[in-house]
Amino acid sequence: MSSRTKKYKQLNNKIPAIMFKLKEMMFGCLDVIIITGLIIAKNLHYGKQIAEYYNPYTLIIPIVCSILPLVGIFFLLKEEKRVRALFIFDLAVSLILFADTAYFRYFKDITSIGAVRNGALLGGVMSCLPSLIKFNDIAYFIDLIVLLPLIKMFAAYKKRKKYKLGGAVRVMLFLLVFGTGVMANGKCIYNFNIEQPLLLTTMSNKLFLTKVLGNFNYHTIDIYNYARNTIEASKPVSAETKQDIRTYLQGNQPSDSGSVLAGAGEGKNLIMIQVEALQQFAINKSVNGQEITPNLNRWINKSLYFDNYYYQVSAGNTSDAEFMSNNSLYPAASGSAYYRYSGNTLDSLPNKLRNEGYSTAAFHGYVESFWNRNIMYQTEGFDNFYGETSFNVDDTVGLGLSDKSFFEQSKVTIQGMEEPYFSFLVTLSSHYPFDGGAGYGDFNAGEYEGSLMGDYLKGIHYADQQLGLFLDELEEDGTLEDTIVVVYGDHSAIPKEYADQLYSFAGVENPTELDWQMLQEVPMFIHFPGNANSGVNHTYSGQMDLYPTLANIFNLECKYTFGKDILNSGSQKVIFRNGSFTDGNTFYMSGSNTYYDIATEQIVAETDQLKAAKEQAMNELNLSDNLLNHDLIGEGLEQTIPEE
Ligand code: GP9
Ligand code: MN
Repeated sequence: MSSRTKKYKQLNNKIPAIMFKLKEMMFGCLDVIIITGLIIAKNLHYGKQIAEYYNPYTLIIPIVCSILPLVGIFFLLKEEKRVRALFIFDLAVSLILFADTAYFRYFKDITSIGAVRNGALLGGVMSCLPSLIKFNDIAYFIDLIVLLPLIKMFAAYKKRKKYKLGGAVRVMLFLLVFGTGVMANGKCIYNFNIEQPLLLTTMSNKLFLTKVLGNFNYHTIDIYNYARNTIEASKPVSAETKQDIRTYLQGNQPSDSGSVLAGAGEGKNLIMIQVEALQQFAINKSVNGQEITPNLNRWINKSLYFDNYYYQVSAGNTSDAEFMSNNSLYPAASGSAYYRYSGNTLDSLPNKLRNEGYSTAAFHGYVESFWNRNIMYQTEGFDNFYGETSFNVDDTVGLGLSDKSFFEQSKVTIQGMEEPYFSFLVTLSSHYPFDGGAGYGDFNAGEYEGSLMGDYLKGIHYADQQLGLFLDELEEDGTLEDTIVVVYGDHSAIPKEYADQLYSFAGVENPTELDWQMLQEVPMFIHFPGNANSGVNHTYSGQMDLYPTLANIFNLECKYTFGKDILNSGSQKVIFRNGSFTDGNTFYMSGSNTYYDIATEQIVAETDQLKAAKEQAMNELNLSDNLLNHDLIGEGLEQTIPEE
């Protein structure tokens, strides 16, 4: 027999053994393959349930990538344990997807740990659960019923045939599947983070995150953020820190004597309007012979106008502006306060007014869950939130419902509210990138036509027009006779990469970082019945100061505020989240650790006094963070604030 034939015969003899090994491996993995396939299918089914304006099949890659690392881990378990664990995993995924589906049908949002902790939200879903269940939800559970007997039969078959994955094979499969999954999923998340840099920590748009990364990744990120924030909050807060907070808050209480406009608004209605991307540089300016904001200019003239008012937002952007204006607490050091602190107890303006017998409502014509508003507005004390689904979206400009329709519809609701009321309106149409097109009307931005600045001017001109109509109507029908109106901008309009356009509009040559900072003002004005108290207040101030200022006007006691009453404190301090601050004379820019004299615009050396102010700014930010991270308002810190 030739050696060739010998080798061939030997190989031939090995074939049954190889075939057995292959079969053993295939049958050994079958439980994992089948249940993984079912879980992927269920996740896709869920994707279809929330599929508004997107194709759920784009989710296949992130779903597979996010599940693979866990599937890999299952290979480490021996046969029987693995099958049991897989079954439990399938059941858990099914329950989560089903709960998420019901929650979405009710809130148009994804469940989060914050939402689960907020019993009121779950109560809403539970109370009408039967109406939220649809027949096709059976897809989440049908396999589980069929699977049990099949698994048993299959296990008996494998035992009979002696198909079993050996230890070495299981470890190899674990390394392969787990490693591939971690790498592939990491790439999906990395790419997402490049495109939407802040979304993973701010969680501003949970729905979008789920639509791009899948349900599994969303929950993992939610759990990660929650755990990180909890760990931060669990670092014990010392008795000294608590005392420091108490001492600070007590020192920051307004003095009773000689208050300007104290109680001037007591018992009156309050309409507060936060205008998207409204900035000071557009006020009282014209282009091409046309005023950019003719209505705001007119209303400013008959109001108490603050022309040195800064936005102080951080990663939470619009929601930070809302948070500060209603709470006078600093935005979160990372992520968004509206996500991180939605489970806290807050001594917010709406809560305070509600305690005084006001009816309270928030209005915003966009997706309710955006910036976690549907949760945070309840925490802040709004009786009702009129979000996108409460409006008839009959006219759209830019991101969604037009300011025109928003104001028209909100007006009807506001006028049906029981008095006194607090209505908080957040506009939308003048949102970046200001591509409202024809919807914005025919404002001619002259030399700025075709640039981002030109588009902004069109957008803000449109917002001004709609706001003007709204205020004029409220004036004509007598609403303003017993209503105080507050209007302010939320944050920057022009991103830093387009700074040149802003400098050229503002006529700034050889810009410095101080010029940039000084251009970050937003207008704020308070209109009183009968145009009373009109005038211009030049105090350096910001969004942190609105609540204490209104608390004085409405005669409310607020004990947990870090801002100042602009009208009475005599202070010009404004602290920004990055540690920059001004005292009205000097501006400290934390990015370059530089002090500027505001009057001369020259750099000045650090003095002991400035150094102390810099440290105090950091200290105040820390105290506010501690108060929020440890939910000290909920703990009743004020009970222990010593009497003056
Ligand atoms: C949408 C709107 C936008 O609800 O408030 O938020 P922003 O992107 O400006 O932070
Ligand atoms: Mn905004």
